[in-house]
Amino acid sequence: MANTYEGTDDGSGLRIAVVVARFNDDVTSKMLDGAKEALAKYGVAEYDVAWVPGAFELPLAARKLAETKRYDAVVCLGTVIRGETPHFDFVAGEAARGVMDVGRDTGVPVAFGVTTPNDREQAMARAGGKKGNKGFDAVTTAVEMATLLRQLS
Ligand code: INI
Repeated sequence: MANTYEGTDDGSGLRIAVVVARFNDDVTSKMLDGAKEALAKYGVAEYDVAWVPGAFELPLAARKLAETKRYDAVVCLGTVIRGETPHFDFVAGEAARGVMDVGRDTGVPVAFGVTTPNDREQAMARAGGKKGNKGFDAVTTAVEMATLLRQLS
């Protein structure tokens, strides 16, 4: 017989850490607002927030938090605006790779809530504007993955 496993949106009993980049904090603070909205919606009562300087620093803080084993998931939030940084590919690329490595190495799901817009307008559109809120979406992913992994283990 085949089993089917699927995560849920029931965040009650989950502990989640949110790491947020201060760079472009006019944008990332709105992503954090979206993340908090989602945490409340899914019933996640226990969460902590850690600020880091920029998206490049997200993986290291995420790893530290994941290794404590206090959290069922870690959410990383940041925005790297293409037109504003000549080293866009390094910052965005290393953030993505680093976040993936943390999840794989620790077994704790780490959601990648980092936007890579072309300009500030696109960034705002994804931080509670016309294109939704990627902070909210990242928490949705974290809750689904955490509840899925509970079933799988
Ligand atoms: N960090 C970001 O989060 N977004 C950016 O757009 C950005 N730009 O434009 O450079 C950025 N740079 C800082 C980087 O994340 C590190 O904090 C810095 O390189 C020190 O390690």
